[in-house]
Amino acid sequence: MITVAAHPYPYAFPPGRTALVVIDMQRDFVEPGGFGAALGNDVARLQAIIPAVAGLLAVFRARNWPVIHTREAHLPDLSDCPPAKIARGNASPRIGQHGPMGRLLVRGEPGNQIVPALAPMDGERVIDKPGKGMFWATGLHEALRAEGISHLVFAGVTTEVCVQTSMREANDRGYECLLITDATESYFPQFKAATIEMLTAQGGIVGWAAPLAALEAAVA
Ligand code: C5J
Repeated sequence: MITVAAHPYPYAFPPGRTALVVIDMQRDFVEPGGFGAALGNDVARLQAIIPAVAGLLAVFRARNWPVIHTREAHLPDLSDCPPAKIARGNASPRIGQHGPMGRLLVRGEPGNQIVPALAPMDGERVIDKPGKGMFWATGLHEALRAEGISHLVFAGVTTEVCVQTSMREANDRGYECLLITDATESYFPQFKAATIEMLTAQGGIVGWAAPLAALEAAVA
């Protein structure tokens, strides 16, 4: 086991049974002209974590530990997108409509790709998820169970939406979860802080949190 200095207490993980999950570092959320910007958000906050996520990927890639990337992505006919989800945002551009990077949150469109600095490498799993959580309608839990994965390290955006939902789904399925605090971000700093507090409260009710430096020190 490798032990990371984490909050609310040290997080121990078994190499070989631990995967990194990078949530939705796609152009739709991180670059101007995407879905996040269309909703009125400043994407600069999200762009700022790219070096930390790259550092985290480097830790896993150097050791050949499994890496999973997710994208929030819908089929071109939107048959996997509930009407209620399309309607959200009121008058804002909606899922499936055209933006500067193609149709918003639609598979295969330029805006739906992971940002180039964090592009998936050969052999890394890329999950297109129609929901906020990574287990809904993806088959991922069954695949991870078959591979013996028991621990998940989380990064990506946004902390309080897709990262938190995925970490809660994972916790309910029995995974031991660590969130890397400087490799996740929200358009709203207060939401990020509150999410980390909620996830780790009550003795780590959903999981643990630690900065990248703590993980790097643990694996060194
Ligand atoms: C959102 C996400 N915020 N990836 N998606 O709609 O957090």
